[in-house]
Amino acid sequence: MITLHHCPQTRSMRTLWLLNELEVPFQLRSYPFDRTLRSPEFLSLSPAGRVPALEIEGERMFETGAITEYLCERFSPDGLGRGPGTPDRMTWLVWVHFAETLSQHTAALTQQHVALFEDHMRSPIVMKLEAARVRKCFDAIEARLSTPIENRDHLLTSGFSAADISVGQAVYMAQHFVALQDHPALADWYARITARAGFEAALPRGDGIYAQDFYPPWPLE
Ligand SMILES: N[C@@H](CCC(=O)N[C@@H](CS)C(=O)NCC(=O)O)C(=O)O
Repeated sequence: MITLHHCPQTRSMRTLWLLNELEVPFQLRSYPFDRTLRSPEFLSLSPAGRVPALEIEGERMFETGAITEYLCERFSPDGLGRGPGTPDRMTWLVWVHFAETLSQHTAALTQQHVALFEDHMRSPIVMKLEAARVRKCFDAIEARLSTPIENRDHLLTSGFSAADISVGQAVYMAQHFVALQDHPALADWYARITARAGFEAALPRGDGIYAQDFYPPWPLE
């Protein structure tokens, strides 16, 4: 049995969405987003105390990109995955891993807006810089989705894949800090992919880390 170790509204939601789409049996173990991730038991699953962590086939895996590649290889090489030698393989790898480029900026913004609860700890400059870097990532996704190739309404010309899940979930986290309105192709694609039942089933049930839908930028002094 596959076990996903998960904190709602974090990168592990990406693995949860993927598992839902793969329709493989799995069990979910949810944790609060706190020092529980530093317990010896959790560190034995994920040595830096991060989610997602996955138990599969008697092994323990961490790193979302590696987990995505492995699950697709095992359960959907030509469906949600794109195997070696297939036309979209290179592009699939690029976008599956681009999700992390976006998520690292969202993690910094989450730290600033959510985790640092005392105002004097926060840095409006860091918030501004990280939001600008999120916008740059949105520009990259917008450019990809706006390239006029007939019949491409997903990141890959060959249709919906784990690349959409990976980047889509990264956008789900990022849009708590940067609105999608200036990126119309991205916003259309995001609305389309998040209408899927697999995404809906990965949403938190009132227990996420974001208390607000949107965290407005702080004004610089
Ligand atoms: N590159 C790693 C990053 C994992 C990561 O940092 N996850 C965050 C949640 S989005 C986490 O577990 N943070 C807990 C912490 O930093 O203590 C991956 O993609 O799995």
